[in-house]
Amino acid sequence: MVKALVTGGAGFIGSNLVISLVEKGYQLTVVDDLSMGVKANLATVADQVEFHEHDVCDHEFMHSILDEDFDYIYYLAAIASVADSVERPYETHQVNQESVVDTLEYLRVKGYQPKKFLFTSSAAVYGNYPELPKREDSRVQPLTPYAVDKYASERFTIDYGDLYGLSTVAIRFFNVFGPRQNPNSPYSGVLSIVTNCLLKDQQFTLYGDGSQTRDFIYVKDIVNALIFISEATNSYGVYNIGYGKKHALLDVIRMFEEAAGKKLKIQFAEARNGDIQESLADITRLKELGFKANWGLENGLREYWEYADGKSKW
Ligand code: UD2
Repeated sequence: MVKALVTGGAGFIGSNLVISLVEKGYQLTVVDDLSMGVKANLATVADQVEFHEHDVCDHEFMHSILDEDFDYIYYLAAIASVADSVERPYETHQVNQESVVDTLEYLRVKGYQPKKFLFTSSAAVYGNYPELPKREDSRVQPLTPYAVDKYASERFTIDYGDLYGLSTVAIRFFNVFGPRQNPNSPYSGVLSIVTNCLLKDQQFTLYGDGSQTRDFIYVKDIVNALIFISEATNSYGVYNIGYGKKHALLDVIRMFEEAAGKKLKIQFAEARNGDIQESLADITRLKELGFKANWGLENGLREYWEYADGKSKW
C-alpha cells in the first residue's frame, strides 16, 4: 500500500488533500496540532486516517513518525497567517522553517528516500515587484517573516534535493478558495469571508475599489495538482499553482453572486495597507509537466456555494 504523510492535514488545503488521497487508496498519516485546522474537517475519513494531534516542532515526535518511511510526504503544516508572523516572528519561524529543515535533515541522516517530499509555499515570496505574471524564476521579495520562512524553506527543500539526492518539490500557491476554508479572521481568504457574509446576510467590507486582481484557484484543482506533481517522476524545483488567469475581485464577487443566486451587501473601505494591486501566476512549468486543471473558476465557485449552502455533502 502507498503510504503518505500529510502535515497540516486537518487544515483547509490539507484536509481536502487527505480526503483525495484516501479516495485513491493511500494509507494516510496526518500530523496536525489543530491550532488552525479542525478535526471535523476529516470527519468523513476519520476511520481511514492515522491522526496525530501534535506539533510539528516536536522533533523527537516527528522523527518517530518519519520512521514509518513514507512514499510521499506533503508538508503543509504552517502558521498560515502573515499578520501572525509579523506579531510573533520567532514562534512562527519555528513552525514555518525550523520544523521543515529538521524533517529534511532526519530524512537525510536516516537515508529515507520518499518518492517525493513536497513543501507548500506561497505567492507571498514574490512581494511587491510589479512584473507580471510571476514566473518561478521571477525576482522574489519576501517582505514578512512568513514570506522569509516560506522562501528559505523552499530553498532548503530544493537544496536537499540537489545536494543529497532527495526527490523534492516546492509549490507556490496563489489565491486558493473552497470548502473548509476558515472565514474567521480578517486575513482569511476573501472568498471564505464573502461566503460567510452571503450565508448570514451580513455586510461585506471591500477594501479598495474591487479592481485589484488575483489568480483565484479552486481547492480541488490545487489538490489534483499537488498529487500530479508529487507523482510525476520528472518533477523538480518550484511550481506555481494558479489558473494563470487574473480576475478583478469585484468580477469574481459578481460571478459568485450569480452562483449563489444572492446579492452581497458591499461596503467599500480604504485599500488595505500593503495590499498588492495585481497578482498572476505563470504556470508554464506546471503545464509542461502535463497538468490540466479540470474545475476552473466558475465551476469551482458554483460547487463551493453548493457546499457552503449545505446542498451538497463533501
Ligand atoms: C494572499 C494571502 C496572504 C499573502 C498574500 C501575498 C490568502 C488568504 N492570503 O493575500 O497570506 O500570501 O497573498 O500576496 O491566501 N479583501 C477584502 N475584504 C475582506 C478580505 C479581503 O476586500 O474582507 C481584499 C483584500 O484587500 C485583497 C483581496 O481581497 O485585495 C484578496 O485578499 P486575500 O486576503 O484573500 O488574499 P491576498 O491576495 O491579499
